[in-house]
Amino acid sequence: AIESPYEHIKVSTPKPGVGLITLNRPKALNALFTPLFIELNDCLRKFDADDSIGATVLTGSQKAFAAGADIKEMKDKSFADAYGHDFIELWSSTITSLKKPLISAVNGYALGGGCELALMTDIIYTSTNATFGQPEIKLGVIPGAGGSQRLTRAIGKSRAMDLILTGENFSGKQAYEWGVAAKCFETPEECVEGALATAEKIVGMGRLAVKAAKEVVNKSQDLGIRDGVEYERRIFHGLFGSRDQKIGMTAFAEKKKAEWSNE
Ligand code: CO8
Repeated sequence: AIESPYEHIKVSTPKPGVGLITLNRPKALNALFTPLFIELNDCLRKFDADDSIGATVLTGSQKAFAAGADIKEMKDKSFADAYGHDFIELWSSTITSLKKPLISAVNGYALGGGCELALMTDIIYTSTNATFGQPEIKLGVIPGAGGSQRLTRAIGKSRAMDLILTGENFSGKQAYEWGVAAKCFETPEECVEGALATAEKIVGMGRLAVKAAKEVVNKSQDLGIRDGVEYERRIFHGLFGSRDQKIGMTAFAEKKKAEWSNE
C-alpha cells in the first residue's frame, strides 16, 4: 500500500472517476484548523487537475462532519493575528474555486465552520442524525467562513437571522426541508452511498457540460437575473462548439447511448 501523505484526511477512489475525502480528526470531532485545510486543499487541487477524477465526495465521521473551527487553537488569537494573517481565507479560497463538482455527505455535527464548509460544497446530502448550526454567537463572534451569506441565500433572511442570532442548531431533516441539503437519508451509511452514487452519475456525463453547468449555477449566486441568463446563454452557445454536443444529440436522435469524448 502507498503511504498517505496526509494526516488529517483520508483519501480514496471508491468508484471509477469518483474521489472520496474523509475528514479524520476523530478526537476533536473533526475540528477545523489550518493544517487540515492545507491537506484538504492540496488533495482537492490534485483531484481538480486529475483527468481520471470527475467528481468528489467530502465527508466526516458518523459523529461529526466537523464540529467547527478549532476553538482551542483560535481562542488566544489577537486582531493582528486574525486580520493580519487573513485567518480563514485559506479555508475557503480553494474549495470555492474548484471546477469539478464537490458533494458533501454531512452526518453528525456540522457546526460553525463545519456548517460553512458544507455550504461551500456544490451539493449537500445529509441524514436524520445530522446537526447543523452556526453557534458562533455563543462564543462571542459571528460566522467567519461565509455562513452569514451562504446560509442566508439558502434559507432566506428571517430564518438565517433567527439561527445566527440565537446559535440554535437545526437537524438534517430541517436542512433538507429548508433547501440547505438536496437529500436527507435515514442513515449515515446511506448518505455517503447516496453521495457516491450521485458523483458516479455525474462522472457519466460529458466533462465539458458538467463544468459549464457548475459554472453557470454558481454565477446565479453573484449576478442579477438578466446578466445571469445572458451569461448562461453565452456558455450554452459555446457548447455548440464541442464534440460532446454533437455526440449527445446524435445519440438521442439515433436512440443510442452517448459515448462522451470530453471534447
Ligand atoms: N474546537 C476544538 N475542539 C473541539 C471542538 C471545536 N470546535 N468541538 C469539539 N471539540 C473537542 C472537545 O473539546 C473534546 O475534546 P477533549 O476530549 O479533549 O475534551 C472532543 O472534541 C469531543 O467533544 P465533546 O466531549 O464536547 O463531545 P460531545 O459529544 O459532548 O459534544 C459538541 C459535541 C456538541 C459538538 C461539542 O463538542 C461542541 O459544542 N463543540 C463546539 C461546537 C462549536 O461551537 N463550533 C463552532 C466553533 S466556532 C467556528 O467554527 C467559527 C467559524 C470560523 C470559520 C470557520 C471556517 C471553515
